[in-house]
Amino acid sequence: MKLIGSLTSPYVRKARIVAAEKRVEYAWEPHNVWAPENPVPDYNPLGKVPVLVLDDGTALYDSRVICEFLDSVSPIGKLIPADNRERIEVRRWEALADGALDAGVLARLEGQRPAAERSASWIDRQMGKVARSLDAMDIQIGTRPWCHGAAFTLADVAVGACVGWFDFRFPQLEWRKDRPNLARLAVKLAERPSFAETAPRE
Ligand SMILES: N[C@@H](CCC(=O)N[C@@H](CS)C(=O)NCC(=O)O)C(=O)O
Repeated sequence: MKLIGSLTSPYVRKARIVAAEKRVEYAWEPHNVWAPENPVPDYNPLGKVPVLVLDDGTALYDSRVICEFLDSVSPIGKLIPADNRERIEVRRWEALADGALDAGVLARLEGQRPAAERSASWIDRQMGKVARSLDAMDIQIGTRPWCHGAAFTLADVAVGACVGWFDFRFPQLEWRKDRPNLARLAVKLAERPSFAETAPRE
């Protein structure tokens, strides 16, 4: 199978971290989704990465579907619990982290528009979602070792990819300030080879 993505995308990073944790091998096919002639829409009508193309040609998207697929193809280190309530709690964490990213990406794209067309109130609205989401993560982690339960799960993958992207694209946010629990988790996650190998870069 092959993974289509970019080294800057936090959603792609989620998939790469899960593949590394699960020891699942894949061919890497980098593409710039913003380039006019990129082939990503041929695989995903939404024109977004990541896309995982299986050996039979089936194209899977988005990152949530890909992560669930990768978690199920190998019994090594399950990242999504089997128990319904536990699984839903992990997926809720993923929704929170991905949602914070969605808001951050919208704010970043708006900030790249020409000054005359840019909406400061739109950026503020999105960055409000980011701040509230990061606050919620910090409170919910509390003194726990991981986001959910006693083990590393997809919740930690999603949260780690999320805050890693804010470090990469919004260093001025200084999100660690007043969020010591989230900061502590980020240190621990950065030490894992799966995170170190996939750190975002241009
Ligand atoms: N919900 C999607 C989001 C994917 C996404 O927005 N990817 C960005 C790269 S960071 C993209 O491909 N954007 C291109 C576009 O929006 O046209 C996922 O989890 O995979």
